[in-house]
Amino acid sequence: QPIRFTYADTAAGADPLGPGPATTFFVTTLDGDSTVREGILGDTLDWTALAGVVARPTQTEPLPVGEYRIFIPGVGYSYPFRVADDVLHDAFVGSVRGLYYQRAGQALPATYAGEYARAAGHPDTLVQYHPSTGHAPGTFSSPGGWYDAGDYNKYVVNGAFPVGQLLALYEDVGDPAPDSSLNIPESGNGKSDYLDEIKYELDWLLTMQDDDGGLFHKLTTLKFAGMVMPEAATKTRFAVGKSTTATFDFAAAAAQAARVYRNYDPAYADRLLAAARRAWAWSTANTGAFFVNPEDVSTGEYGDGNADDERAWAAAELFATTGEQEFYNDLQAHPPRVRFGPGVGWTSYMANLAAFTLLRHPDRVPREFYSAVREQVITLADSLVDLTDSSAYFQPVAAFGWGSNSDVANAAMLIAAAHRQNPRSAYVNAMRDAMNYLLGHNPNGVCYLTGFGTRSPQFIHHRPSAADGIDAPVPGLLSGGPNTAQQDRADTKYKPGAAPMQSWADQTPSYASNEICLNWNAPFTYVAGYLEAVSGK
Ligand code: 9MR
Repeated sequence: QPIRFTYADTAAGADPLGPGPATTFFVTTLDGDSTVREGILGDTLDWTALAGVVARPTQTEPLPVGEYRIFIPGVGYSYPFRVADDVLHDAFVGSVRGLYYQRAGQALPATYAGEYARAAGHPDTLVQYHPSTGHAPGTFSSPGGWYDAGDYNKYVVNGAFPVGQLLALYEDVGDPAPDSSLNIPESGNGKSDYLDEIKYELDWLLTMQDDDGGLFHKLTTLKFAGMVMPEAATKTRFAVGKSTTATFDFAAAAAQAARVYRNYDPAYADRLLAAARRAWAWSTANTGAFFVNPEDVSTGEYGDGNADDERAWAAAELFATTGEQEFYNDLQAHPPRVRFGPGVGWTSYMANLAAFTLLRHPDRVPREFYSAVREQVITLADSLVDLTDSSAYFQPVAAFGWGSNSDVANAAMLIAAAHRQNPRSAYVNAMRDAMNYLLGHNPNGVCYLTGFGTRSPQFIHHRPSAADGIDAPVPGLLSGGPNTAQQDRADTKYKPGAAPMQSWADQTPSYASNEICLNWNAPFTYVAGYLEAVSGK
């Protein structure tokens, strides 16, 4: 993968009394003993320079596969970096396996989980109806699914949304993790490991659909559990609320899955599509059921007072799967508004998923509408490429809120959508820049995916990682990243005066900067998988 870094990176670490900014860099072997390339530091270095093409006319060969460091006199050695054709493969597999580690209601044996083996927690076979569901007291069964994040709750909005992001990769590049590639319990069943893992979440989502077609908003304890292992978190679990956004999101993800799982298991695909239709009927008849936490519930809200983008996403998936006019008409009445940028958070990103899906179906989508959606995606992606080119760490974001690392990955997903329309190398390069930012080219000098890179988060806000007695956190989980709002500042020691991109703390209590979450891993997985698929092409 190309690497580019700013001259500021080298100057930042320079000795203030030293000889002044260095002018030369060296690529050395891992041990630093021999120089394999050298070059001149410019304002920007790019891969071409690092590979020696510019540095010396005689050094025109790409670096051989292996591990290297960069040495800059007066600054020192960089962390090691690897040259390989499939340099993102391990991170991709790691981030999908990160989802496996989030499985609720299932023991993780050492065969699949290694030293992170653990007992099952949260069977969720006797879940109470909270009064906010409109049900009389009683129980139902809602097992399985992934824990949302560092907490042990399961939220429909943030189950369906990442499922949509993950399935997008399958639709865009084909099966990125075939049978027996992930070492999960289903490996060897003759079916895609990738789809097996996502099915674990879909199966749970299906259980959250009430008889009337609406989806309970979440399955949760009344308050967040303590920092204990799953099996030790035994407080009563409730289905809470029933919402328009959760139901539209489920309709979308289930309709998309009905397409993707058609070959995997036709009966399952039929079941998903029937469930999606019932969800669509409920949410279009209940457009104002916006979720807010009831007084006695303080866990994640996933609130959103606007369901336009969820509706567009559901209509787009149902239309792409069925081709039925009703869904197209609805899209005309509520077209997706593709959005990204400061002040636009994940609650609006479902419109982007709607656009991605419509653009995958030029055969179905009438030309004029197709062009309008395409135009939106390309205009936004081009602006993100421009932002990437002009930002300090070649990152596609200008503001850093809760889960900012996922914004970086979501921007890259938008750029990928443009790339599928027009395979310009500028799009792939910008996606690689985004990935570089997440994997270490950032002012914290940290690879935000646990268990990868030279320095990665050690103290994520993640109950199993905090409670398992193992020093290293569960691997393959993406830290939320810098967050200028620091909502957790009472429990977290941020560096005083930290710049926005440094507003991140590798401390267990930092739920606002160092938690992990499904809808952060999912776009990371997409970007890693997409880059893997296009590398060398
Ligand atoms: O990702 C969510 C972020 O956008 C919100 O600002 C934040 C506060 O409501 O909640 C985040 O989601 C958390 C969820 O509510 C509970 N599980 C952990 C999620 C990630 O921190």
